[in-house]
Parts: sequence; structure tokens; C-alpha cells
Amino acid sequence: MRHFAKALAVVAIAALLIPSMAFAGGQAEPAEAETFHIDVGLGLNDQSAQYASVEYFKELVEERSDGRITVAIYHSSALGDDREMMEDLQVGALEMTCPSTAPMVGFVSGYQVYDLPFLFPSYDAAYYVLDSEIGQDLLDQLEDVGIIGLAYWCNGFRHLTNSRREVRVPADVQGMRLRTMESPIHLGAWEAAGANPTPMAFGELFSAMQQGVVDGQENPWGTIYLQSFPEVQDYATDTGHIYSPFVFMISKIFWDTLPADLQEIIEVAAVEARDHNRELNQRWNNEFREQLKDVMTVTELTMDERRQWQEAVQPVYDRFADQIGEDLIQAVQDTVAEWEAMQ
Ligand code: TK8
Repeated sequence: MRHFAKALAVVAIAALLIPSMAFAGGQAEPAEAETFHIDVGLGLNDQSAQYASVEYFKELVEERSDGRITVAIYHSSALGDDREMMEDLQVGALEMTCPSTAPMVGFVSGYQVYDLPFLFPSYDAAYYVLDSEIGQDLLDQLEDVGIIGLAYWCNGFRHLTNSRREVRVPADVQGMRLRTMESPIHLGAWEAAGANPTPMAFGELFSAMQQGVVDGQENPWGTIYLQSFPEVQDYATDTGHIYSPFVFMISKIFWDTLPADLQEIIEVAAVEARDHNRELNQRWNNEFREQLKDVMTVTELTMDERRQWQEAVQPVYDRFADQIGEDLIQAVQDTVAEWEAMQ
């Protein structure tokens, strides 16, 4: 309502100004008085690369919009978990967020393809697919549910941690209670490996581990370190079983109130911040993996051990093929192969 009142005031002022500008022979400038505020809600804390990258985005848009856009960042799931924040974007109660793709599958089912384990052999292969037509098409589909997907940011390769024992092979996780993201395929993969997985929002994870509701979880090294997981987890395994993307997104209801020049500033900044985010996250994930070795047991896998994990979770490819769409899986695999051929 406030925006609406402001918009009316702007129109009224513009109506007064335009005739005099026309008289002066200049083109009527768009009314500049209107300002827009963006709240960004994040699941991770203010130490994360995710937070640092949204700060980067904030600086770009505030400077380039000459103050017509202001940005405030809320972290540590203070505004809700990934799914709840997306629901808020849908109704215009929140402007922006940056969820993992796994909890997005209830909004656009195609995102399930990114839940397939061992799909991407490297960061660059993942970026190649995410930034291709396939990735863009999935971003575009968000518009049907009231969200504009701006860019794929990086969460990272995920690794298993637990409080029970050193884990090298699937036999070591038999019956282990593991928290997964809220995706049937993540759940299915850990079931196939023999664990006892439970889906849970990220905001509940730390206390669930602390209270022993779950024995373990999986996340990128940066998250494991910066969210203080070693306080409640003694063992980590370099499984790298899945590459996990984030999607930086904005409410369509809010988006449609923005003039075209501000939309462009946001679009461009989201992609520049994406590149910043990928570089930062990759570097941090590598650095924090080393630092974690001082505070927990970090187990590196042999090729053979890694192969055992791949084989154990392979059944999800068939089990979920119909649900994901065989064509989509094939298209992603072909694009990965295309990337590999270029190396
Ligand atoms: C943060 C989440 C988190 C993700 C998870 O909002 O849930 O484990 O990796 O980082 O998106």
C-alpha cells in the first residue's frame, strides 16, 4: 500500500513537471523520486560466502541505482527456511532469497535433475550446464510460480559429516540417522546407501545434531566450518557426492513494480555477484577443508572407495527417471559430455 501511495505521488509530481520539460525542449525524464527497498533473506550465517556475495550485490545495486534501491540482508534463517522464504517471494512478502535447488523441487519439478548424485565431475562442468539453455529454461520456469530466477550461485560439493565413527564406504553408514535437504532424491540416495535419512530444514539442523536427533548431515566444507558443525560432529568424509547450486531469485510481484532501468541494474548485478560468489565459494571450500583437519577427522577416499559410493546411489537414476524426465537427464548428461570433450 505504501508503494502504491508513493507511486500516486510520483505520478502527480510528474504530471506537473512534464509540460515544463517539454517546453524546455528536452525529452521528459522518467520520474526519479520513487525508491525501492529489497529485503534479502538467507539461510546461512553472516560468515558465509553467500552472505558476502549478497553484500557485494547490495553495493553494486545501491551505487548503480544512485540510491533508488536499498538492500537489507537477513541471515541465519531469521526470515524462515529456503522453502518458506520462496513462499514469501510468491506473495510479495519478501523481495529476494537464495535457496539451494533441492527445496525448490516442490515449486518447479525439473530442479530435481540437480539432485542426482555424481552428476557433475567438477565446478566448471556444473557452471557449463547451469549457464546453458537447460539451466536458463529451469530459471524461466520459476516465473510460473511467481518468482524471477536471476542466476545460479554456488553452494558447492557436499560432504558427509557425523558424530559416530569414521566413514569410508557405504557399509559405514548403515542405519546412521542423516539429515538431508527436503528432496525425495536426496532421501532416496541415502536410503540406497543404507543410511536412515530424515529431511529437515537447514535452520533446524544444528540443534538436531546437538541433541542427537540426527547423527550426521552433508554440506559443503565452507558451511561445515562456518556454521560450527565441528562442535557437534567429529568425522567428515570427502564424499563430494553432489554439486549443490543456489538460485538467486526475486519476487515477481516486486519485480513488476520496478522500472526497466532498475530491473536491468539488478539483473546485471546478480550475474556479476554470481561470478564473485563462485570464485569466493570455491576458494573458501578448499581452504576450509584444510582448516577442518585441525578440528575433526577428515577422511579422504581412494578411487575404489569413491566408486563404491557411486554404485550404491546409482539406483536413484532409474527410480526417479520418470519423475525428473528422461529427456532432461539425458540433456544434462550430454552437456556434461560436451564440456568434457572440450577439456
Ligand atoms: C541454506 C541452505 C543450506 C543447504 C542445506 O539456506 O539446506 O543443507 O546446503 O545451505 O540452502
